[in-house]
Amino acid sequence: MHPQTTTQAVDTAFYVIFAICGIMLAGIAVAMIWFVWRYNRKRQPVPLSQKDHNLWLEVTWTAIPTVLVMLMFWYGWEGYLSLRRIPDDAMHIKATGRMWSWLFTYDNGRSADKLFVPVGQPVKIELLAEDVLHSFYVPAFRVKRDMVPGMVNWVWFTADKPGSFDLFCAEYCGVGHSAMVTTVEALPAAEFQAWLNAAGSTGGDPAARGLELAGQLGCLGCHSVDGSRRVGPSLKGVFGAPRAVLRSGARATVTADAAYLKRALMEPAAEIVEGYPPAMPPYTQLSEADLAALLAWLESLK
Ligand SMILES: [Cu+2]
Repeated sequence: MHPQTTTQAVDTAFYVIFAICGIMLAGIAVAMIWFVWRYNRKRQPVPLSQKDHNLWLEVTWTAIPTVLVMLMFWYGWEGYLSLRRIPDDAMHIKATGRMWSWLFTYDNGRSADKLFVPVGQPVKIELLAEDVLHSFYVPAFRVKRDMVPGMVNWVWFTADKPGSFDLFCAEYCGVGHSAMVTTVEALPAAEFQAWLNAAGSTGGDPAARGLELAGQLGCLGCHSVDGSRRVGPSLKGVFGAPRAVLRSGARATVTADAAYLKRALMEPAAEIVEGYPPAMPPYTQLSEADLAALLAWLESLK
C-alpha cells in the first residue's frame, strides 16, 4: 500500500498519529477525573483493596500502547517509503540553491527562477547547493529536503491541480535567507509543454535578456532597482557612477564602468562597495553574451 502522492503519504501518517493522540488524551483525562472523584479521600478514607499487582491489567496496559505505537510507526514508515520511491514516469528537473536564489534547469536547457511543473505528472527534483546549506521546502506538497554542498539530494512530488504554491529555503543560509523564496507554478500539461518549448521571449533585446538573466540568477533578491537598500547596493543608476569601494581593505573610489561591473560579477570579493557585507558569490559561469546582456540591462537602469 503506497499512497499516490507525497501529500497523501504525509497527511495519512499525520492524521493517524493525530487521531491516536486525541483518543489517548481524552481517555487519560477521563480516567484521571474519574479516579479523582471516585477515590477522593473524603469518599474513601481507607483503601478497599490490598492487591499489589494484577497480571491482566499489566498485560493490557503494555499491549495496547505497543499496538498504538507500532501503528504510528507503520504509517510513518509507509509514508516515508512513498516519499523516497520515485515513480518511473517522473520528469527530471535540477534545482540549484545559492546565496540567495533558486535556479531550476530542465533537461532541454530551459531555466527559470520559478519551478514550473505540469499538473498530474510526477517530477523528480535533483537538489544541488552551490555554496552553503539550503533546504528545499514546498509545504503544499509536503516535501522538505536539506541541500548540502557536494552532495546530491532529491525530492519528488505531483501537483494534482493547477496553481501557484510557495517554495522556501528552510535552512538559515545567511543575511539574505528570507529572500530565498519563490513559487511552484503548476500548469496544465499542454500549457506546460508550450512554456517548456518556448524560445527566449525577449525578442533579441539585450537589456530585456539581461533583466531575464538577473531574475534567473537571483540578482534581484539582494539588489533593488529603485534605489532602496537591500543586502547589496541598489543597481539604480550604477552604470558610470562613482563607487566608494574597499580594495583589500583600502578605500578607493572607482567608476562603475563596464570593466568594473564585469569584475563585480566575476570576482565580487575583489572590490566591496563600502558599507555592505562581502556576501555575493562569484558568477564565473557567465558566457560573454550573458555578460553583455547584463551590462546592457545595468546601463538601462539610469
Ligand atoms: Cu538558502
